[in-house]
Amino acid sequence: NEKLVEPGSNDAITGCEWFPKHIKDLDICAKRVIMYGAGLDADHPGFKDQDYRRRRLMFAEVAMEHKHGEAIPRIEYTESERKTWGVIYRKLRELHKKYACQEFLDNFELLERHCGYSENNVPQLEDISKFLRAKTGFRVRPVAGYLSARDFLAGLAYRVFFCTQYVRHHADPFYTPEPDTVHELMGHMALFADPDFAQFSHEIGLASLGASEDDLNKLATLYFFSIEFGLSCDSHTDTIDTTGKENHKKQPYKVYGAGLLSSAGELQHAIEGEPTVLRFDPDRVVQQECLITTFQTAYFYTRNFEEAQQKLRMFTNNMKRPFVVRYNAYTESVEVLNNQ
Ligand code: TIH
Ligand code: FE2
Repeated sequence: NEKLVEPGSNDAITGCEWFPKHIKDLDICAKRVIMYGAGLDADHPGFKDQDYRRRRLMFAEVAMEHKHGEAIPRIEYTESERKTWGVIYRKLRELHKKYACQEFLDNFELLERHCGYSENNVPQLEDISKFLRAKTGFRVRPVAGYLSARDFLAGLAYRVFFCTQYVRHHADPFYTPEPDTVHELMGHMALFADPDFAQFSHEIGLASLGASEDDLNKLATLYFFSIEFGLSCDSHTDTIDTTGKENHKKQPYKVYGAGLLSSAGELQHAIEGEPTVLRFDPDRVVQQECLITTFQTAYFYTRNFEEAQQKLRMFTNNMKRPFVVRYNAYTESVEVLNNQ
């Protein structure tokens, strides 16, 4: 009795677009993958590599069969995949030590200690999921590829992060336009062990449930320029605040965005290149275009996660929904309070 809900379906309770009411409903979201496996883009490095494509289909199958509450299957990575992982691991760990924010570095060490992170081993989602749950209540589940922003953000409302499990093609280890397990594990996982960061992510997710198309696009953009590409600058706030200028590229920013922390190429570009760096002000951020196949031309910084959270809250408080959502952590469900 597989439930299928077409994207764009109306929600019986709210009249807005359907959204998951219980963590189990994420099984529906997880299936609505936009492209994966056989649907690789023609300019993807794996496109002409038949072995790679076959391997990707296997990962897609694992993800499509997974259901909430089940253990995530352990993958036996091939020698070539482990080699790619190792090359990236060594390079990124060097860069992380110079450029990543402290919360990331501290939690990354815990991943090395408790979740099998090392240059010789690709960690398993199941181990990380258990670790994160004990830390912040976050967990991960496998996904075959890109989801719509609406489905992806809905996961965050339940403190669930959709993770790919395949490894990027070996031809291009330091940048991929497509999220892969290196991006998820090297970029995202550490910060989901941080309570403030977890709360920030959870709140973007809650704001997205049943949001209008327009608001959803704004939330996806805020997600993109914080969780994926955000910078921080905790110790330099005062000098930055009083300059009154928009561009502060001389400040020694730290990085917390996963898209930077998983890509040696873009990480160096963001810090050592001369991109535009602006303050994380939601009204400004939502005007920025998200670039998916190239480096970003602009990044946004925030003092810390608490500040990002306050700004996000002020912004989402002004979004209009004909109902209020409340997350019930005991039942892992969302309560909808109609206020019409
Ligand atoms: N560009 C990142 C990398 O090479 O690790 C992966 C992605 C980040 C955001 C979307 S895809
Ligand atoms: Fe990501």
